[in-house]
Amino acid sequence: MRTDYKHLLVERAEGVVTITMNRPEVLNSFNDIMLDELIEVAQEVGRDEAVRCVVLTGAGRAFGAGQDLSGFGAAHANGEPLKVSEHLKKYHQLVYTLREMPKPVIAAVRGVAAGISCNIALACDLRIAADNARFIEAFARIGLVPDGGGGYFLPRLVGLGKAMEMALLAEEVNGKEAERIGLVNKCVPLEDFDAFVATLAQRLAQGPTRSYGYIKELLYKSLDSDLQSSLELEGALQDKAFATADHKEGVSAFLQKRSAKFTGI
Ligand code: LHQ
Repeated sequence: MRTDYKHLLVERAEGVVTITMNRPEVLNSFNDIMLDELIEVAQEVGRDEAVRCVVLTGAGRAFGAGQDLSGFGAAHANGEPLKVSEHLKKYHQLVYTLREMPKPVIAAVRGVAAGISCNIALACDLRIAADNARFIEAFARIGLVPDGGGGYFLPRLVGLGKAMEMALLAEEVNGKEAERIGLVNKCVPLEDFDAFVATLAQRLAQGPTRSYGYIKELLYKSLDSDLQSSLELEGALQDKAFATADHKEGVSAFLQKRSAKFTGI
């Protein structure tokens, strides 16, 4: 895996890949290069079976501040035709990649997560917030709609009423409140944040990776399917899970009253 990215730091340790968005001087807002690099590395870690958990985070005091807006003022002033929906297709590629990779992805949010950066965090499987986290669906502040999957993820995570409030008022939601409303899984004190995320990532990396991939597929597909389809999918996925070495190991470990040693196969 290449590590010479311009705007990402990529570290690999014991089955965990940590991807750090690294433009701290602009709060890790997305430019084209960082977006392309993130898509590339996400696709790569998704394919790499030795990678069993992925952490996405931001350098410095932010997770991310959304699209880099610095070029937008000039573009609007010059009347340059910006085909935003074309540009968004790249973000959509990233969203699909995060959701579909058959291993857990943790968004580790320290500081602000605004605009499309906030919604990329929502596309991840788990979200851990530091107690200085600030989630902002900033779009209405600049006359836009939530993008990057925000219109899909937000009501599914926090319910329609709260999602509408966050999108219309575009106010900050802090880490504790984010935990209370279900926007994040856990809010932890900043001083404990790195250790907490590392422990969680290691735990997931030592888990039954195939089963985690099937769990993602089952739960995500359930959001858009009826009971019958979900039960059919459950059967098909359980057939696959049942055939894994990790399932056999899990049962053996239970019967022998010892901890399971999962290999991810
Ligand atoms: C930034 C940015 C930024 C450039 C902070 N860009 N420099 C839209 C259109 C098309 C396609 C794709 O998708 C999208 C979706 C979007 O994401 S739209 C939403 C874009 N994001 C925003 O509207 C948020 C803009 N930023 C802010 O409102 C604030 O910076 C927040 C609330 C995030 C943080 O506030 P503070 O903690 O007070 O930090 P700051 O404002 O002082 O920012 C620090 C620096 O970062 C500052 O630069 P400077 O040179 O003054 O130190 C900012 O200009 C820069 N920065 N966000 N998105």
